[in-house]
Amino acid sequence: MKLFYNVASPYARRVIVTVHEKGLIDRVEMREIDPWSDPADLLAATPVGKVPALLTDAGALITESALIGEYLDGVGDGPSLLGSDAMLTRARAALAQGVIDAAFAIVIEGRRPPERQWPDWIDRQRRAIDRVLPRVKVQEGRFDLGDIALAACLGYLDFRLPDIGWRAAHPRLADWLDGVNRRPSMIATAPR
Ligand SMILES: N[C@@H](CCC(=O)N[C@@H](CS)C(=O)NCC(=O)O)C(=O)O
Repeated sequence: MKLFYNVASPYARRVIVTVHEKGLIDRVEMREIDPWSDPADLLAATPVGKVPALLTDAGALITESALIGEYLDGVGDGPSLLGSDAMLTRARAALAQGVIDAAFAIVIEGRRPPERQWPDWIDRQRRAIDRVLPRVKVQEGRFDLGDIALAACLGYLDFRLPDIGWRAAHPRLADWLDGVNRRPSMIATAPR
């Protein structure tokens, strides 16, 4: 398998944490790229031009972090990371992905020249983050695909938007993240 990724991408982190958790690190060729510079091999592999993107051993292309995570869960070692209620796990992951999408949109908006930024858009994304985080539930003693998405999400807030103060507003979530941040899979994938 070949995985196109970027170390700062929260979407890619969801996938790479799963690679580690499923004991697949020796089976995945890791190709670090900057998707914004349109590298030729990324565009040859995926017409979408985004990371993460996975090429399976059979040559199939899988895009979208959630789908790639489920694929890796299926081919890797150990019990399924979808748990006993797969739809509930997917729903938890989707909620976390909603926050990732909003945070990512804020970051991208902030990279525009100041006169082309749209403060209402940034505020809208911020309101979504503020609505979702109180609804997020953490679970102790397990680390499934929903938890992995949440860990990537909160790690991204720490990395790119520490000023929004999510830790002070949600101390239980902060404690949970500090706990899972000690997992080897999280340490190996810390954004930089
Ligand atoms: N929904 C996608 C989002 C992937 C995504 O937006 N990746 C960003 C990097 S964080 C990217 O490659 N952006 C390049 C672009 O938009 O051209 C997923 O979950 O995998």
